[in-house]
Amino acid sequence: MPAASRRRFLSQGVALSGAIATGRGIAGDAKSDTPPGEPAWSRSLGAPILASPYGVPSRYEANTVRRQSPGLTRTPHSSVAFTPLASLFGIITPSGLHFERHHAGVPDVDPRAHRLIVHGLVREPRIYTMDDLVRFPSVSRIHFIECGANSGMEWANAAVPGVQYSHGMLGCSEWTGVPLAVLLEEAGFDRKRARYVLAEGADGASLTRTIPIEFALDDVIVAYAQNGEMLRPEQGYPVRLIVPGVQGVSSVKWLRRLEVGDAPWNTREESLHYVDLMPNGVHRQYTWIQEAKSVITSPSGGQTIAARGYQEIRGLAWSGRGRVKRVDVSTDGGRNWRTATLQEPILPKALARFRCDWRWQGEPAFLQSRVIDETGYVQPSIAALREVRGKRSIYHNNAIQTWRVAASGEVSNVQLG
Ligand SMILES: Nc1nc2c(c(=O)[nH]1)N[C@H]1C(S)=C(S)[C@@H](COP(=O)(O)O)O[C@H]1N2
Ligand SMILES: [Mo]
Repeated sequence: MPAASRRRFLSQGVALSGAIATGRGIAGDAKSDTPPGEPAWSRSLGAPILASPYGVPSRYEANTVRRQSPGLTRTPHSSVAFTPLASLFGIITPSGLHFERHHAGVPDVDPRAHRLIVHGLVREPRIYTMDDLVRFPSVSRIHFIECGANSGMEWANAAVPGVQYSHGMLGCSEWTGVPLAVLLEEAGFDRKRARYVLAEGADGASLTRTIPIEFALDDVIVAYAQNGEMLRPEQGYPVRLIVPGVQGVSSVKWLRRLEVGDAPWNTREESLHYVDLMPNGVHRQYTWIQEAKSVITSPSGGQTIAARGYQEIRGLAWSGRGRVKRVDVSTDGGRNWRTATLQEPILPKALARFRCDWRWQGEPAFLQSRVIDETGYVQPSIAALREVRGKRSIYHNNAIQTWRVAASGEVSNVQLG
């Protein structure tokens, strides 16, 4: 849209929100034309420094929290708490809001007592302390983690009210640690025979996952820090694996063991769980990559559009195969598409933020976003995905999400066709 008409387009919205501010202003004085009076916080001293030595959000943001989906799991130890995607901005998930998924709760690991063993097809098995790991050459990179079961409740029908539950097993952080390749070199892994690495956690679940050696030598990080500080306990303190682009379960937390081998281990978490039941009744095993996916986070299910006029459409897009190339947005259920604006930087295997101008005039609408990644892969509709995958899967649902906007402004989760 040309600059001049874009200004006109926006000015209407600005005038409108101005009107709202006067009507519900802090002075609550709609009769007067004078600016609102000075509130109490402008006439007194505020809290002293160190009122909270580790900063916490404003008390007015108390609704922006992780939540569990009622009735989803039987215990709070083998469970999941979802990221509040609708309340977040940009591409970094604040550490305290990063979704959590544990098989046996959050262990209280003492970093002084924790050890990481590297063994198997290596010349010299090693045992590392945290001090050893932090001393090694390090990298910091921004990557998403998405649980393979994200959107898993939506295979048969639109099941959950909003984006926190439909897409909230998703987070994106700056991770710092040692490249796994450095540790494998250090132990002298057998280049001829090494084909896989097994990663094992120190939690009560002893969670284990097989990782192909190509991934291990490429961009996998043995990470001890997240968003500038040591990992949070929920995210695997003091050390976890980050396997970029691969389903979350492979990013083993509280990492205690790495074994180099020549065949997949076929452990419980890769034969009983994290398999995809296909329409022909056969289970697909070892689905590594999280295919390209996107979702509109605002307006999204459970929200109500307060007023007609300008309403920016915002969302997130990502691909386990690399960078996001383009995101298209539709407001009529996929009949017409417009190209969204992508916020720089666009990083490989990281969340990307997209935006699109929209003016809502009170008409019922069906909002959708569709991502295309740098490999040319196009995010499928739920109907197209079901053609291939059927309705009985739990994992790897990357279908286009539809939000219905009613004439009242209420937004809800629906599936079309
Ligand atoms: N040791 C261990 N690692 C684990 C898990 C676990 O229960 N134990 N859960 C896995 C699953 S299923 C996911 S989706 C991610 C979630 O990472 P997060 O809790 O940091 O969001 O961790 C993975 N790593
Ligand atoms: Mo997961």
